[in-house]
Amino acid sequence: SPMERTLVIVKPDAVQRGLIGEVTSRLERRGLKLVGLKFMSISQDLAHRHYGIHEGKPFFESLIRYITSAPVMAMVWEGPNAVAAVRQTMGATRPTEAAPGSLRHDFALEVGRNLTHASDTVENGVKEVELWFAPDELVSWARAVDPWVFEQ
Ligand code: IDP
Ligand code: MG
Repeated sequence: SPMERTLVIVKPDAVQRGLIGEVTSRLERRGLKLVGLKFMSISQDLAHRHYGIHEGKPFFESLIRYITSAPVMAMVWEGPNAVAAVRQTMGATRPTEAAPGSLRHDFALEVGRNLTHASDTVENGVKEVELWFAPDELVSWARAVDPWVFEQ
Protein backbone atom coordinates (compact mmCIF):
# COMPACT_ATOMS: atom_id res chain seq x y z
CA SER A 1 0.00 0.00 0.00
CA PRO A 2 1.15 3.56 -0.65
CA MET A 3 3.08 5.32 2.12
CA GLU A 4 1.19 8.37 3.38
CA ARG A 5 1.68 11.13 5.91
CA THR A 6 -1.11 12.61 7.97
CA LEU A 7 -1.37 15.53 10.38
CA VAL A 8 -2.76 14.77 13.83
CA ILE A 9 -3.59 17.50 16.31
CA VAL A 10 -4.20 16.63 19.94
CA LYS A 11 -6.68 19.44 20.55
CA PRO A 12 -6.81 21.61 23.69
CA ASP A 13 -9.44 19.46 25.44
CA ALA A 14 -7.35 16.32 25.03
CA VAL A 15 -4.22 18.12 26.27
CA GLN A 16 -6.11 19.50 29.29
CA ARG A 17 -7.53 16.07 30.06
CA GLY A 18 -4.10 14.44 30.01
CA LEU A 19 -4.80 12.39 26.90
CA ILE A 20 -1.63 13.15 24.88
CA GLY A 21 -0.21 9.80 25.91
CA GLU A 22 -3.44 7.94 25.13
CA VAL A 23 -3.64 9.37 21.60
CA THR A 24 0.05 8.83 20.90
CA SER A 25 -0.01 5.34 22.37
CA ARG A 26 -2.91 4.25 20.16
CA LEU A 27 -1.15 5.45 17.01
CA GLU A 28 2.17 3.84 18.01
CA ARG A 29 0.42 0.59 18.88
CA ARG A 30 -1.29 0.61 15.48
CA GLY A 31 2.15 0.50 13.85
CA LEU A 32 2.26 4.03 12.50
CA LYS A 33 5.60 5.84 12.56
CA LEU A 34 6.04 9.24 14.19
CA VAL A 35 7.97 11.66 11.94
CA GLY A 36 7.16 15.04 13.52
CA LEU A 37 6.02 16.35 16.88
CA LYS A 38 5.61 19.71 18.59
CA PHE A 39 3.76 21.15 21.55
CA MET A 40 2.54 24.65 20.78
CA SER A 41 0.00 27.43 21.09
CA ILE A 42 -1.77 28.14 17.80
CA SER A 43 -1.93 31.64 16.38
CA GLN A 44 -5.24 33.01 15.09
CA ASP A 45 -3.67 33.00 11.63
CA LEU A 46 -2.74 29.30 11.73
CA ALA A 47 -6.17 28.40 13.15
CA HIS A 48 -7.90 30.29 10.33
CA ARG A 49 -5.69 28.77 7.66
CA HIS A 50 -6.09 25.26 9.04
CA TYR A 51 -9.88 25.50 9.31
CA GLY A 52 -10.41 27.83 6.31
CA ILE A 53 -12.65 25.23 4.67
CA HIS A 54 -15.18 25.67 7.49
CA GLU A 55 -15.35 29.47 7.26
CA GLY A 56 -18.99 30.62 7.08
CA LYS A 57 -20.36 27.55 8.85
CA PRO A 58 -22.36 28.20 12.05
CA PHE A 59 -19.75 26.53 14.25
CA PHE A 60 -16.73 28.30 12.71
CA GLU A 61 -16.18 30.98 15.39
CA SER A 62 -16.58 28.51 18.25
CA LEU A 63 -14.24 26.10 16.46
CA ILE A 64 -11.55 28.81 16.24
CA ARG A 65 -12.08 29.66 19.92
CA TYR A 66 -11.82 25.95 20.84
CA ILE A 67 -8.64 25.22 18.89
CA THR A 68 -6.86 28.38 20.11
CA SER A 69 -8.04 28.12 23.74
CA ALA A 70 -4.98 26.25 25.08
CA PRO A 71 -1.87 24.47 23.75
CA VAL A 72 -2.06 21.57 21.31
CA MET A 73 0.27 18.76 20.32
CA ALA A 74 0.81 18.63 16.55
CA MET A 75 2.16 15.40 15.11
CA VAL A 76 2.89 13.83 11.74
CA TRP A 77 2.39 10.09 11.40
CA GLU A 78 3.53 7.95 8.49
CA GLY A 79 2.56 4.55 7.18
CA PRO A 80 0.68 2.64 4.50
CA ASN A 81 -2.87 4.04 4.32
CA ALA A 82 -1.97 6.34 7.22
CA VAL A 83 -4.79 8.80 6.44
CA ALA A 84 -7.60 6.24 6.61
CA ALA A 85 -6.00 4.32 9.47
CA VAL A 86 -5.70 7.40 11.68
CA ARG A 87 -9.25 8.61 10.89
CA GLN A 88 -10.47 5.16 11.92
CA THR A 89 -8.51 5.22 15.17
CA MET A 90 -10.02 8.66 15.97
CA GLY A 91 -13.60 7.68 15.04
CA ALA A 92 -16.37 9.72 13.43
CA THR A 93 -16.48 13.50 13.95
CA ARG A 94 -19.54 13.22 16.22
CA PRO A 95 -18.55 11.12 19.24
CA THR A 96 -22.01 9.52 19.46
CA GLU A 97 -21.50 8.23 15.91
CA ALA A 98 -17.91 7.07 16.49
CA ALA A 99 -17.33 3.31 16.46
CA PRO A 100 -16.93 1.62 19.83
CA GLY A 101 -13.23 1.30 20.59
CA SER A 102 -12.33 4.48 18.72
CA LEU A 103 -10.79 7.36 20.64
CA ARG A 104 -13.81 9.66 20.23
CA HIS A 105 -16.17 6.90 21.32
CA ASP A 106 -14.07 5.98 24.31
CA PHE A 107 -13.25 9.49 25.56
CA ALA A 108 -15.69 12.09 24.15
CA LEU A 109 -19.36 13.09 24.05
CA GLU A 110 -19.61 16.30 22.04
CA VAL A 111 -18.60 17.27 18.50
CA GLY A 112 -17.23 20.57 19.82
CA ARG A 113 -14.94 18.69 22.26
CA ASN A 114 -13.88 15.76 20.12
CA LEU A 115 -10.22 15.62 21.17
CA THR A 116 -8.31 15.34 17.90
CA HIS A 117 -7.87 16.44 14.33
CA ALA A 118 -6.68 14.11 11.57
CA SER A 119 -6.26 14.85 7.86
CA ASP A 120 -9.23 13.54 5.87
CA THR A 121 -7.57 12.85 2.49
CA VAL A 122 -4.06 12.08 1.26
CA GLU A 123 -4.01 15.43 -0.56
CA ASN A 124 -5.04 17.34 2.58
CA GLY A 125 -2.48 15.35 4.56
CA VAL A 126 0.28 16.72 2.34
CA LYS A 127 -1.11 20.28 2.54
CA GLU A 128 -1.63 20.22 6.31
CA VAL A 129 1.81 18.79 7.04
CA GLU A 130 3.26 21.60 4.92
CA LEU A 131 1.17 24.20 6.78
CA TRP A 132 2.11 23.01 10.26
CA PHE A 133 5.71 21.81 9.92
CA ALA A 134 8.87 23.18 8.34
CA PRO A 135 10.81 20.60 6.31
CA ASP A 136 13.59 20.44 8.92
CA GLU A 137 11.03 19.60 11.64
CA LEU A 138 10.25 16.28 9.94
CA VAL A 139 12.43 13.26 10.55
CA SER A 140 12.68 10.42 8.03
CA TRP A 141 13.99 7.40 9.84
CA ALA A 142 14.28 3.64 9.47
CA ARG A 143 12.57 1.88 12.33
CA ALA A 144 13.88 -1.57 13.17
CA VAL A 145 10.39 -3.05 13.24
CA ASP A 146 9.30 -1.50 9.90
CA PRO A 147 9.57 -4.76 7.87
CA TRP A 148 7.31 -6.47 10.42
CA VAL A 149 4.62 -3.79 10.14
CA PHE A 150 4.96 -2.51 6.56
CA GLU A 151 4.65 -5.17 3.85
CA GLN A 152 6.90 -3.25 1.41
P1 IDP B 1 -13.16 16.20 11.48
O1 IDP B 1 -12.40 16.86 12.60
O2 IDP B 1 -13.65 14.84 11.88
O3 IDP B 1 -12.42 16.18 10.18
P2 IDP B 1 -14.82 18.32 10.33
O4 IDP B 1 -16.15 18.13 9.73
O5 IDP B 1 -13.67 18.61 9.42
O6 IDP B 1 -14.50 17.06 11.26
O7 IDP B 1 -14.96 19.52 11.39
C1 IDP B 1 -13.81 20.08 11.99
C2 IDP B 1 -14.05 20.23 13.47
O8 IDP B 1 -15.05 21.20 13.67
C3 IDP B 1 -14.59 18.98 14.17
O9 IDP B 1 -13.57 18.07 14.56
C4 IDP B 1 -15.29 19.58 15.37
O10 IDP B 1 -14.34 19.92 16.40
C5 IDP B 1 -15.84 20.87 14.79
N1 IDP B 1 -17.23 20.69 14.35
C6 IDP B 1 -17.65 20.07 13.22
N2 IDP B 1 -18.99 20.08 13.14
C7 IDP B 1 -19.42 20.74 14.24
C8 IDP B 1 -20.73 21.09 14.73
O11 IDP B 1 -21.75 20.79 14.14
N3 IDP B 1 -20.76 21.78 15.91
C9 IDP B 1 -19.63 22.13 16.61
N4 IDP B 1 -18.40 21.82 16.17
C10 IDP B 1 -18.29 21.13 15.01
MG1 MG C 1 -11.88 17.72 8.90
